Amino acid sequence: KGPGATHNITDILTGRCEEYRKCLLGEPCLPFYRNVKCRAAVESFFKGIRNMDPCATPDNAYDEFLNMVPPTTVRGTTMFWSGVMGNNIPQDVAQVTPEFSVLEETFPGYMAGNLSWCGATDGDGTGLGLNFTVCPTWTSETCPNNTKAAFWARASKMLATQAVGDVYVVLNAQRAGGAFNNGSIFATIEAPNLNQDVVTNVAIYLIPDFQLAIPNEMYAETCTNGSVLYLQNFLMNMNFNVTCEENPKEIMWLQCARFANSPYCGPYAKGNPVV
Ligand code: CV1
Repeated sequence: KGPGATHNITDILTGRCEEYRKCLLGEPCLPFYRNVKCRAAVESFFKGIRNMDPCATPDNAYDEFLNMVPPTTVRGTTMFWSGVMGNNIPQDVAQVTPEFSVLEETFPGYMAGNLSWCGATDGDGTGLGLNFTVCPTWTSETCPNNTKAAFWARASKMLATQAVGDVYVVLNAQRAGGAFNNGSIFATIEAPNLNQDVVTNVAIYLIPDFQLAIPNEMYAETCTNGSVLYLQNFLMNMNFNVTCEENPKEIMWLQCARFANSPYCGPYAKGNPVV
């Protein structure tokens, strides 16, 4: 069980919608978005979930909302990630790098980012049909179709479906059980929805965890073993071009800026260039 719906969630969603639609965020911004009616968008966000069991969200609960503000990325920039949630590294790299776009930078991802929400069947007194006290967590096995997971699953599917050109996926080289996790959204929803006809390359970025920095385990997995090798074969069997890079510099610099004392930074770190 996790926190309940974020207080003032309706106002927050409306405000973020206005920011995005007016192109105040420096993200690629489409003329199409300018005409979004934020009141209507926020209303459609809640429509499929209010007064609903938070563990029985229909797959299509957010379809009307997501069709009003679909996730869109510039050709050749779409970046997926999996197993690297803790430090927001891919999100922050994408924010300072126009070459990469993550779901959290798209219209629906920006609106919903870092918010909590779920439906409530028993009147909560607010009239919103949400539970402001407690919501199911992501990982709960007894509650797979939870309100929030259903949102990210559907938004992720749309992100993958519209991706064109080179795409990227950031994976955690030290993830317990393997960098490529079979049950992840990336494995079950994003990778299978990439389009072979328009995606020119899938670049795997395998990154160590500079904060945890387990000694001698900078690469518990490499590009040539374990679940990452499996992923490469899986993608090649789907007819994708695949490349794999360990600790790419674009990400390494940011990790070292953030975790300045990490033993993975500097000349003594295995795999780093001597500088
Ligand atoms: N995505 Br708060 C998926 N899950 C998200 C996202 C998000 N943008 N934002 C949040 N979550 P894991 P994954 C929650 O590290 O492969 C999209 C999810 O409910 O294993 O499952 C992104 O486009 C999930 O339980 O990664 C990204 O490419 C957890 O955080 C991909 O799906 C992340 O789980 C990542 O999902």
